[in-house]
Amino acid sequence: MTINTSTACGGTSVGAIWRFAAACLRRTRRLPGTITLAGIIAGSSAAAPADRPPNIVFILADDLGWTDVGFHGGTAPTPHLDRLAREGMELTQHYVAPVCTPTRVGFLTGRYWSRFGVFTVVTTRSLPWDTTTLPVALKSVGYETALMGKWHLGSKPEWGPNHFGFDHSYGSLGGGVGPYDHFYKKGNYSQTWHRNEQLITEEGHVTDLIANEAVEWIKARRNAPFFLYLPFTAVHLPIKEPAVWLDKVPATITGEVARHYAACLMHLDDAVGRVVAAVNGAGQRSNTLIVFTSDNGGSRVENNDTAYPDDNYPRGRLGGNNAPLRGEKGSVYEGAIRVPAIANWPGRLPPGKMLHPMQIIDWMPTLSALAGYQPQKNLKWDGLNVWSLVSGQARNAAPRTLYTPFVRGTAIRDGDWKLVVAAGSEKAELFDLSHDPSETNDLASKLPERVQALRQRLAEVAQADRDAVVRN
Ligand SMILES: [Ca+2]
Repeated sequence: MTINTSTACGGTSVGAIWRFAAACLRRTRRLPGTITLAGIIAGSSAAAPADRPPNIVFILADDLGWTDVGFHGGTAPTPHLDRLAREGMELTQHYVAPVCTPTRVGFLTGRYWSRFGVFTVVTTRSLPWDTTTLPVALKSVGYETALMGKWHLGSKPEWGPNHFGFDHSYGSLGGGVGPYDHFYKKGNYSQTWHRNEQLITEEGHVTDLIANEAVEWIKARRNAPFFLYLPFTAVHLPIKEPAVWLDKVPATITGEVARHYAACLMHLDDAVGRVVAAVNGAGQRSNTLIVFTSDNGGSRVENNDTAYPDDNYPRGRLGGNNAPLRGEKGSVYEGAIRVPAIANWPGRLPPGKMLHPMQIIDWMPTLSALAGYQPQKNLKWDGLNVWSLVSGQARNAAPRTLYTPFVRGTAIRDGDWKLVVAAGSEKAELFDLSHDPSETNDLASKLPERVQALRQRLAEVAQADRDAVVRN
């Protein structure tokens, strides 16, 4: 596995260069040593302004591990994802949060989830009402916006996506749902399936329902650019797949849960293919950026989780595969936070691999710039516009810092060095990801000065935590 480290603040137009330069320099002052003006200008020629900004389709899998996908050697065939990767830019160091809600907060705000006091999964409202979310930003420059799938930023209908910039919303207000009953965990928020915040009852498999709604919405679009956010619930538990998909699973995959897991992933892959076909059918493919990634690494917990209403789910541990990365969903090791990721835009993104690290918080500034959105106030983005790197126009950039706050521990990566600090403990582990991407060799006792420097860096970045906490 190749590990490179760098960062950049690319602009999308000449006119935008200096605005972004100024923004980047402001961040530079706050986080010294991460960005240079030369790096900003070097990346500024990327993505000439388009007459019409691109459509954006952002597809988020749920709990999909690094090696689950075919293009990383996964055993279940994922031809549609493989094609997107082969013909697009694979983002080889794409980092997210360890669990569902924090990643979604980071994606929609461009800020570390900890700024909102979010350190793990929550069912209450995650964002202040006046948050400038990505769909709010895109709507302000003429986009039509929709979310089909899992919201997980507040489980009451009145906390739903329509209150945070989405014209249309559909799916689960809470977390992952039973694929047929569409219930979230037992309790106050079990009934969660909705359309535009009206709770509804429907029949069908969750993956098909989300894809159906997305395809119909794409077909109905006319002249305005659109932003479609598709957070599927696959391959999150509880998993149960129909015979039509189980029958397609290779015979080499054995064991009941393993076969359901593979079928769930193949089903998801097919849904992605249907969405891509709908964009093609609408004549919009050459003007549409499609991003695919996962909200956290793969999981190996019990599929038949009794927290969910019973629906005779197959019993046994899930088959999330993060190898050769360490750990799984719910930690701050690489297997939890480094996930498969693709950006695909025919004619605009060359096929290739982007080797530089980036984080889910980068999409807000990156997509805002692509769409021509300029904030009217300081949105306190922690993320960077990385379009010049994603598009392959910038090859080099300065090392950057990636912060992973989480309830069970915290990680900070600075360049290729990563510090892992367990919650409630003075113990810290130090890894050199350039030589040890699997985090097998703890160097903390050998390099105490570096540990101390990273602790200091962590304290600096964490200073802005909880500056925008919801008071429900
Ligand atoms: Ca997840």
